[in-house]
Amino acid sequence: MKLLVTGGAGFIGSHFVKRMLRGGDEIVVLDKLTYSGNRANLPPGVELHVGDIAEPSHVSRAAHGCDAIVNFAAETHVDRSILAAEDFGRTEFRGTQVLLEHVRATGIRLVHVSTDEVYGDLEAGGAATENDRLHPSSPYSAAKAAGDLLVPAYVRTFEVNASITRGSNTYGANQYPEKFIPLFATNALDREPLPLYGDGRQVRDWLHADDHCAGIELVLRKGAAGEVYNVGGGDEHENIEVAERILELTGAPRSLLCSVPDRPGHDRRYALDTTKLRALGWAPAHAFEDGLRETVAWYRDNRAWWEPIKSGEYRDYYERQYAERLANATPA
Ligand code: NAD
Ligand code: TDX
Repeated sequence: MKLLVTGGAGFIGSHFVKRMLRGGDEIVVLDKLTYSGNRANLPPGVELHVGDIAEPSHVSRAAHGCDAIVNFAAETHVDRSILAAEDFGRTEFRGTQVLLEHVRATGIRLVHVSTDEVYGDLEAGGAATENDRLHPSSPYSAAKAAGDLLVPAYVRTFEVNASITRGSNTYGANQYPEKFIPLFATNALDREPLPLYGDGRQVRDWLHADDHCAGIELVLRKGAAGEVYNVGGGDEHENIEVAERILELTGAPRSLLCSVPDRPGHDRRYALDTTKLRALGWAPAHAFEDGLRETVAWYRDNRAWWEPIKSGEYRDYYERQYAERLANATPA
């Protein structure tokens, strides 16, 4: 197959590009190279079009001759969506619509990569199924849900060949260090404070990037048009437990762990029912304990990847997001 991977220079998209190249597929990447897009995430020689999924001409140029599109392109950080949400609406909604218009015109397949956050938070014990109603809590997840809603509408109205995946919290190498695991790992390696939001008892369902990409590939090859497939690791942990494990793995002192004022609208728990994807033959291969150890080791051994990131635009964001919170920190 010749595939267009949008957002392929980001964290999960670049894992997907490497996976599909290993499998012998031909890859073209369309990526706007926002703050989280990074050429260094891509293997040398990959055809990269720097452009915007919300611009029809950028999409049609990059997608020329492709058999399918896998859409990873998005603004992806909840905290940034709370600081400023405009770009989220444009990329998540308008961008998804432009991709759908392209597949409508050309008849090629689309897999749209979405998130468990569109279901909102869940009580202890429950797990979201693909038929659950969408109940997003943040500007990020609401924008993702808006993009998701376009997909079945285009399938029903125009009979496009499109499916959706909804993944749980993903971790691994090359994740931008604003997200919880790479932020805490790199701060612990630098002996900087680890800012736990609120009581740190929020639960996330952790999924290794390789397992997430395996699920997306399966949906690309075997998923049905108009269907949604959950991709969840089934490895639920409280944030405080993950933070303590990162301290152990980095040999950093517990005194670095602090409680800071909570994220507004913070979802308490996510969990996914993955019966539907498992019926297609998928199962996660990475246990969280092993994957976390390997991921922390990757950040320890790859300072050359994240140190330049942390000295640039990141510092302004970090200041806006954490300066006041850290001034009000208490021991966790
Ligand atoms: P990321 O921020 O690392 O990557 C996003 C990529 O999209 C970047 O390379 C960025 O430059 C690019 N991009 C942003 N706007 C664009 C635009 N308008 N046009 C073209 N490119 C654009 O994020 P990620 O964690 O790799 O997430 C990838 C996808 O997976 C997203 O759709 C996200 O919602 C979804 N997802 C992420 C997780 C997670 O835990 N990280 C979990 C479930 C689903
Ligand atoms: O400094 C922090 N302190 C903290 O306690 C950060 C950055 C996070 N957290 C908490 C908030 C969450 O409960 O850690 C948990 C994980 O936070 P994030 O990494 O921001 O992820 P989350 O909000 O759960 O969303 C993620 O999973 C679904 C991704 O960022 C999304 O792109 C994806 O759709």
